[in-house]
Parts: sequence; C-alpha cells; structure tokens
Amino acid sequence: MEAKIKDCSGLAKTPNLVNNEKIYYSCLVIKYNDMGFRQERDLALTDQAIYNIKKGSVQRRIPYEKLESITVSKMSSEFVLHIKDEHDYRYLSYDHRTVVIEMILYIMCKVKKLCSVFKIYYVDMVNLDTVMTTHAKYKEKTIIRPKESDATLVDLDKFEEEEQKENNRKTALKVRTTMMFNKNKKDNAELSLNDFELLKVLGKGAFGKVILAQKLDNKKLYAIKILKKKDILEQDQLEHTKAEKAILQHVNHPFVVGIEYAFQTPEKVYFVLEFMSGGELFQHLRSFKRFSEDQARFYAACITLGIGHLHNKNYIYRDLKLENLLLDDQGYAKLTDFGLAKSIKAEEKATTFCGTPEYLSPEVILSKGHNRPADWWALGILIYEMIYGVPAFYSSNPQQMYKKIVREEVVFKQAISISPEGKDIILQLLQKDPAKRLGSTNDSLEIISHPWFKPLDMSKLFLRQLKAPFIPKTQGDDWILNFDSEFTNEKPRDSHVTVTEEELKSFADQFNDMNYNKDTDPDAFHD
Ligand code: ISQ
Repeated sequence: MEAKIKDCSGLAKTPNLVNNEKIYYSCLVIKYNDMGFRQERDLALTDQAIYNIKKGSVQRRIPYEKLESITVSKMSSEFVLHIKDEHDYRYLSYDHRTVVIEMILYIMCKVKKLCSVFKIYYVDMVNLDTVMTTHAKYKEKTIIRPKESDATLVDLDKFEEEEQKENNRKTALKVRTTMMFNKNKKDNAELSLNDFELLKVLGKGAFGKVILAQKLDNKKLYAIKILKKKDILEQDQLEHTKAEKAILQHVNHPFVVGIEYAFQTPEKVYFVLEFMSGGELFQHLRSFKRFSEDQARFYAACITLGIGHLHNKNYIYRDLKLENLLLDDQGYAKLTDFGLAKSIKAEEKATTFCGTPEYLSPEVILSKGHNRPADWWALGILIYEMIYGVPAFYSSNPQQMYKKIVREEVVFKQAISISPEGKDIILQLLQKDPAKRLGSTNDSLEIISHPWFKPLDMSKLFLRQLKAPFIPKTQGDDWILNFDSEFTNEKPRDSHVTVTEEELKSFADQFNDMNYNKDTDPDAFHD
C-alpha cells in the first residue's frame, strides 16, 4: 500500500503538533459529541498519533499504541476509533473515510508495526453510537465494542479488497443508471443512488419502499421511492407508474409533494421526492383522536388548493385519504402518491373502479363514470374523519360499506360539537349526485368560497404565511417519531433483485420511454 504524505493545507489553521511530527493526511470530518450532536473537526494523521483539532487547537492526541480497533459501518459513512481504556471517537465522512482508514492501517502496520494487535470491524449498522464508549459511559467504566459475532473482522489486505469491491459496485451502479428527470434543467447531472446516503426506511408499499436519504454533495434530505420493475409489471402498474412520474414532473405546487430527480436501473425505478419530516397526517390523527375544526380546516384548505391545482392541470387524483397526506416541518399538509391519478378532461368520464373503499364516491361504486367531483366527495369523507375521528360511512364488510355510501345519509354524532358551517360543507361535499356536489361547477374555487373556510386567509395560506395549528417535532432525530417504527427500525438497503436476461430485455422495452430526452423536452437547457 502506498501512503502519500499530504501537506497540512487541508487544516483550517496550522496546529501545534508534538516534535514536528510528519503529517500523513489531514481532512475535515464530522465528529459526534457525547450527546450525539455533529461537530466539524480537523482530523490529522501524523507518523506518531491521530489528532482531533478544533479551529487549529489540538483537542486530543491519540498515539497509535492506544488505538485498539476501528468499527466501520457498511451502511453509512460512519466510523469509530476505539481507544484503549478511554472514550472513543465517532466520525462521519463521505469523502475521506476510505483514505483515513487506509492511512491509519498503513501507519499502524508499516510504520509502527502494530498490525497484529489491531482490528477492523465491519458492521451492518447505520448508527454506531451503540458500539462505542463515550465520556459519560466511560465514567461508569463500561467499554463497549461490537460483539465479534455481529461484526466481520477484516485484515489489512482484506480491507483493500472490500473497498475495491465496494468501488466496483458503485461504478457498476453508475454505469447502469439512466436519468429520467431532473427538476433543475440547467444542471445536467447524471445521478445514481451512489450520490445519496441511505439513512432510514420511511415506509413500504405493495411494490416498493420509501427511504430517507441524504444527498452527499449538498447534504439535503430526500425521500426516495424505490420501485421494483418486476413487481410493477406483475401487479399491472406500468401505466400507473408512468402516469405518476408524468404528474410529479408537471406539477409544482406548495401543497403537492414535489419531485427533484428520477432515474432508473435495469431492475428499478427511483423517484427522489421532497422529504416531509412531519410524517403522515394519519398517524397524527390517531394520536390526537380528533382534530379541532380549526385544525381540520387548515389541512382541508391545503388539500383543496392542491387538488384544485391537479384538476387545473387536467388530472384527477382518485386516492385522497389520510395516509396520502404528509406534513412538512412547518405543519403544512401536502398530497403524495399519484399512483391512481389520471389525466382526463373535465367533460370526459373515467370508468376504472379504483381507490380506497372508505373514500369511494357513489358514482365510482355504481360505475356510472366519474371525474373531478369524485375527489371532492373524498374531501367530504376526509373532513368528517378529521373532526369525528372515524370515516363518515364505515363497515368492516366492504359490500355493506358501499351500500351505506350509496344509500344512507351521513350521521353527525351529538356527542361531538360541530359548527353549522362545518356540518354544511360536509353535507354539500357528501352529496350523492356528483352534478349537485359542491365543487361540481367551479371546482376548488367553489369549495374555498364556502363559509366554513371564512376564518382562513387563503392567499396567505398559499404563500405559507400562516402559522400551522400544530407544528410536528422534527428537530434533531425527533422526526423519526412521526414515522412508523415498524419501518424506521429496519435497515435501509437498496435490495438486490434477481432477474433473468429475458426479463431485463422486457423491462428495457417497457420502461425505456421514461428516460429523459433532451430533444423532445421543450424546456430543455441547450448550451
Ligand atoms: C416524503 N417524505 C416522507 C415520507 C414520504 C413517503 C412517501 C412519499 C414521499 C414522502
């Protein structure tokens, strides 16, 4: 292994090192403190010791004799330096981790001849705080190391081999990825999953999952929806997936979850979406049990404006339900999941029976042909559910539920108070005849003009100048509580799919028209 001596120019300020030690490598890294907060620090590797440097001042010097082992995460860019009888150092570095570890190994083995007593643990963990000894823990004299049964021990040559394998895998992934969409047309970036660090699983559906990921260059967080082509085709969702991508890229609205990038590999489709750290409105309603009318009004207004925008663009949404409404860090609600949306003119009628049973309108159930008013029916069900905590028509048997939706009048339980305007907007949205339903003549304008919305300034809402009725906890790692732990406890992986050559060819035939084509894009940036 060749170790190139780098000069000190990477350091913010020249620190005072002991005895003119020779600096082999220095770089800026993120260090976690005892509380788990991230701090920018310089890390310098000399021929004698590892230095942690804060703004030019040496915070700690660790002679190599004290370095016992390193734990390396296979799933994130974290690594921990384990120090004999002292507290450990937990670092994060996307750009420098490999070089730092290679350089430490080089010095330990070739310079200091300490290789025989040194270990590297490779672990399947994103977050390494559970395998380290911190200051606080050290006071209790518990030295924590990964259990050897949970870790892969790697020697010097194997480390190089592992890194090489990882680099080959990344190169292969990049070559096999093609861009489908980039919101920033001026930046012709060719992205792949390599450009993101996968952090947590946010949710899972029938043919894919949504993973929280951080873009390595700008550190922005995104929710990446990963769909397997095999599952899309097996479940006859090809046209829906194409429609979803088309809608996402044509729609830009404060109350619709936006898309930044889309790309595909021969096996999968990736949508890089805005991250909504407030989580599903569904989860919040479950913990509140019911929303006040003010709170329900705020979310209903966001949704009405979002759906109105889709309708103006000639799309119907067809899957309005609590689970598809997400909150951002300021407590505003946005629509997501356009898998059932359809491009349709106002005078046409759609006939596919689709949606979620509790939210289906009478005309969808009776297959009479449906259009924009079916979304407004679902809005009526949603407002009722937010105020009463249960859907307006319910039975555990879907056939019974459909009967109620088509025949019965909505019941307002006496025990829960509601304003006359609240009752009226629900009754007008839950009008069985779509031609008489609120919104059937003038779409969203008719709905936002209803007296129930009077207390809200819609222009201010649109400009996001109102304080939301509830601000979800999203600081630090608190956002995680807004998502189902069934998913967030899972390891975030871009799983391997086994497909035959024949299948790959058929995927290419069916998915290649989703790729970005500069020649046919009227908005393309030509240099
Ligand atoms: C954005 N943020 C959080 C969760 C999500 C789930 C699905 C789609 C987009 C998302």
